[in-house]
Amino acid sequence: MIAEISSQLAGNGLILRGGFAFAPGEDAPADAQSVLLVGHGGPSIWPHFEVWRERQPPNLADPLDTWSREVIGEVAARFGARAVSPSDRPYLPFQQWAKRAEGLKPSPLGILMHPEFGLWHAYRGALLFATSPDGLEQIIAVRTPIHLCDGCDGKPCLNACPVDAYSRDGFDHQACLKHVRSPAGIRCMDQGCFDRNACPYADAHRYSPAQQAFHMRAFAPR
Ligand code: B12
Ligand code: SF4
Ligand code: SF4
Repeated sequence: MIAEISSQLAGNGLILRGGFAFAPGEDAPADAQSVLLVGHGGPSIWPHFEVWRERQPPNLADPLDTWSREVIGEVAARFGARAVSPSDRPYLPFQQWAKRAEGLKPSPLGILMHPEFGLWHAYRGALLFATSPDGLEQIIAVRTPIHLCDGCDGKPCLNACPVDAYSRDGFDHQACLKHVRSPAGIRCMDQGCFDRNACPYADAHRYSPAQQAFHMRAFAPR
């Protein structure tokens, strides 16, 4: 079943990001015994999303969430799962699930650092199963990927923001928003976050300027 799910997801540039079975008595979502995380590494979803978006009304709210729910919902329906989204309220602990499923650790920016995709990856949904899907054991392998940030001299991601919104104390959301909405913040809006782009790893997986601008507009609508 895992291979078939992966194959259907691949048709939209999505990948299975790992999964696990919840422990007995754990505070898991209702009726869920196991979870498979769905997302992308690099810009692989972008062409699929762009084609879909051209067929939608131009003022559609939250288009990427809508697309993700649609395509992951189709996979869930076919394989007897319940689809959930990182945007569902109350928020589900996607990063905690990802640390568990993929063994990833956070970068100084909070974004999880991936050994292949660097900072250029995200989660678009998850499939919750009332049992464990066939093949789950194949993707539960214990993972201890290298954490690239450990050996990164100078940590350039902490030194590129014009208003020092990211620091070792965390992310100053309001300082970032104020800057990106000001005339001086147009470069962040059009080309993406300087701190994220300062990371030297995974250049081949960097999102295009168009995709970065899309995410920035979703993050800081005017
Ligand atoms: C709310 C939220 C934010 C808020 C944080 C507000 C706050 N002070 O809590 C804001 C708006 C700041 C934010 C910003 C961004 N976010 Co955000 N965010 C979320 C969201 C929807 C919920 C977080 C949460 O509370 N979860 C519930 C708790 C129980 O689960 P958790 O796993 O323990 O969550 C922890 C982390 O999210 C962490 N955290 C808290 N603040 C922030 C801020 C950032 C930047 C990150 C990465 C993590 C992080 O603390 C949470 C509590 O322990 C998650 C999706 C999700 N459902 O988790 C995405 C998520 C964490 N965000 C993500 C991303 C990529 C970003 C951005 C970098 C890019 C973007 N979306 O445009 C921006 C940063 C802006 C920039 N300058 O570039 C990704 C991270 C993916 C990864 N590779 O690790 C997620 C998982 C969404 C996704 N679809 O993949 N985010
Ligand atoms: S610049 Fe260095 S510390 Fe920052 S995210 Fe990249 S590897 Fe990690
Ligand atoms: S988007 Fe711009 S202002 Fe916000 S953290 Fe990144 S570089 Fe700083």
